[in-house]
Amino acid sequence: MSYPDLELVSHHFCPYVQRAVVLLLEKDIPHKRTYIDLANKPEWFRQIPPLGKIPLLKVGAEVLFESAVICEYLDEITPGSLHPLTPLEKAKHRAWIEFGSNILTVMAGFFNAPTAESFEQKRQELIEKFAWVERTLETPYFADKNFSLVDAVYAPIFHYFDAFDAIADFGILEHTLKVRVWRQALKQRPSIQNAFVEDYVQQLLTLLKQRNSYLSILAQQPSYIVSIS
Ligand SMILES: N[C@@H](CCC(=O)N[C@@H](CS)C(=O)NCC(=O)O)C(=O)O
Repeated sequence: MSYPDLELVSHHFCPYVQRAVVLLLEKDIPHKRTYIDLANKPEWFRQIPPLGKIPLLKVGAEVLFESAVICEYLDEITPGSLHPLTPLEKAKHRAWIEFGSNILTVMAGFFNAPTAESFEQKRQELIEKFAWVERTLETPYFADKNFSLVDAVYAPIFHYFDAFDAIADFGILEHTLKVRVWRQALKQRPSIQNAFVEDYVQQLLTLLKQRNSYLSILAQQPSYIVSIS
């Protein structure tokens, strides 16, 4: 199989980048990864993406932006699609990928919430979001036994939950049994295990503690820290 030269412009803690990394590993696609500092973006990067965001996929002399587009492209240039075949099912999967991005936005609101009230509001929003996922999900993967692009999108979300769980049980997935089964199934998948740096949860926890948010305050209280699996 011959591929164009692929370079993913990345960051270790970007859940949008991680979707693309899961895809690259899942489909065993030769590529290069370049990590940038988002707080100090290199000059060459400033010239490229219209939205100024990562991931970026350089394909030879061309550049793709937007993680969902990058994932579909990677899927399409390799054998064996991770998207359903029929237009309706494919469209539904795309919608749930978009929903995954929406969850990431609420999740950022959760870990950045400045007060107990706003934190609780975001916690409730996350509970509602996952109740929607629970109604659609099949298990062990999103679409039963077939690993799909939707699975690659939710894996980084659950890695964030590993860091939240290390602070306290916030009960977000308490009533979503299928989501919990899904989360465990994703954890076992080699492409997902290999998409994250080894001490990812510990490093993420350190970053969360530095955010000056309500969650940071909770994380700094030693009684909240439970063991990290
Ligand atoms: N919709 C974009 C979202 C990507 C995104 O938000 N990336 C963040 C990092 S996780 C970013 O590059 N932010 C720009 C910045 O921090 O300046 C996608 O799916 O690719």
